[in-house]
Amino acid sequence: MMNFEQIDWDQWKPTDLATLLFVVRAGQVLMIRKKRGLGAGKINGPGGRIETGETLLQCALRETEEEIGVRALGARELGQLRFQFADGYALQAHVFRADDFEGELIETDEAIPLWFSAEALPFEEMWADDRLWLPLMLKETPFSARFLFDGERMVGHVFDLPTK
Ligand code: 6U4
Repeated sequence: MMNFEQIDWDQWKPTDLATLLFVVRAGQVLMIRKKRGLGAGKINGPGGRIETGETLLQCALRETEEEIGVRALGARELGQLRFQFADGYALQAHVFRADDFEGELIETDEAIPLWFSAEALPFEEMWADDRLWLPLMLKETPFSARFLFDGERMVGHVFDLPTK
């Protein structure tokens, strides 16, 4: 089993780029119960892997609309997460926060929309790393972090000074 110190982060290249988007409005956070894909069954922000030719922001907005039917407003990037998985897969996720949305929330084949109080997020049903950086996102503090996962188990992590 690989350990965190063995990862050559200078040479690290993600297999995929992905996004996560959280609408935070009146002390409530809009999240999803993910029905399929990586992290199926977990609660997370809407998001997914980037498609050819789109920017990270376009990806975050497209995934949000595909998964829960609404267009996020005021989205800006606040964090960067690098995930190395023990099986060799590597994912870089960019975290966006938005202030509002337009349209009607709907359940889709991919996700169920859910609101949570920012003070009572369901961390036990989320990826293990989320409790480490979601509080920063809620405080509007930029963050950058690296993680090693063995399947769904977080086996190491470090926070860096954000580059932007
Ligand atoms: P497909 O099935 O390829 O259409 P796609 O929506 O492109 O799915 P998805 O959702 O299966 O991608 O996987 C990427 C999503 O998983 C991104 O939104 C980030 C999220 N994700 C993966 N590991 C995570 C982790 N450790 N913590 C976290 N989100 C994670 O908060």
